[in-house]
Amino acid sequence: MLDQEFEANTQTELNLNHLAEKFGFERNVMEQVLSKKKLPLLWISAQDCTGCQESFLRNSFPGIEELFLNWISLEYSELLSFSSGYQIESHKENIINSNFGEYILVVEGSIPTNDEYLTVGGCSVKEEIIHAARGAKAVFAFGSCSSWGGIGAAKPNPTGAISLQELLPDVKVVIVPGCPPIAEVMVDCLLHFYVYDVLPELDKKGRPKKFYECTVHQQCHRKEFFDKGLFAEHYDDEGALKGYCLFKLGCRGPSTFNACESCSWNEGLCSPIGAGASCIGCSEKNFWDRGPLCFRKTKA
Ligand code: FSX
Ligand code: SF4
Ligand code: F3S
Repeated sequence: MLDQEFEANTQTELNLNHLAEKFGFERNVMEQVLSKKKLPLLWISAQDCTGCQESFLRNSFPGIEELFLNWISLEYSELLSFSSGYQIESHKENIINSNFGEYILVVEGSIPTNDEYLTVGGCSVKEEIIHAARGAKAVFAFGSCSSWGGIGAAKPNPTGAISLQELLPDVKVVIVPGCPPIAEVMVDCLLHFYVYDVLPELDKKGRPKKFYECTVHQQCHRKEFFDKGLFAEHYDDEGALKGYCLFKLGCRGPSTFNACESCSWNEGLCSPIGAGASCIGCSEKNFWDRGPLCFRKTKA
């Protein structure tokens, strides 16, 4: 009996040390994390392509199943919830009422000011978001659409699309722009809030500072070619094959703040620039309306 107890305690010790090391926490922080109640999450989709949630699902460290089984309780998502229709809408309402002030709200997609463009369960998405935000402990805009208006707000903006911060001027909205945003950045924001009960450090625009303080260019693996003046002139020329800098092909890395080159995508496998495409500045405001994508109008 004593042996069994000793073994169980040793196992707990090992697990705790292992987890603390794995997630880079102090041991006592890990202890607190493990004893915490899961944080309810409502994820509302407005005018989006669902790329943000698709990206989110591909987080590798921790895996999304680990996140949802241990720390974050996904209570509402049009894409991922098992139920739908009346059932899921009433469940959302129950969560809002029974966890008022205790849940987090994530919004992806821009919000049409013209109500008829998007309704959910008979209510405009605008009202749905305002209602859910009232009892939220923290509010996150995942993706360029909810962060800035994104493609939905591109000229001529037929739906009158606005960003989440424009819809909720009195709420501190954490924005995680990118079309789509990087999974690790979204998960880091949620976990940071779960573990420490405060928002991560933000820059002036409301972005988590540690992921948006550098441009794509500053961390680009092709930067040595930029510095040496070695550029690809076409996407299929000798320079492109050698991995030269894509600046002359319109790369917007120098004016784009995002962590694509440091975090990388798909479990660190690659990035747009790594795959041979120039950065189109998808995490910047109005990127869609800022001239041509993937080529440069004026000769560089
Ligand atoms: Fe927008 Fe997200 Fe781009 Fe798509 O939902 S940021 S269009 S990747 O999906 O909102
Ligand atoms: Fe900068 Fe783009 Fe060239 Fe990379 S490919 S070094 S981001 S201009
Ligand atoms: Fe977007 Fe540029 Fe990264 S296009 S995904 S910010 S490399």
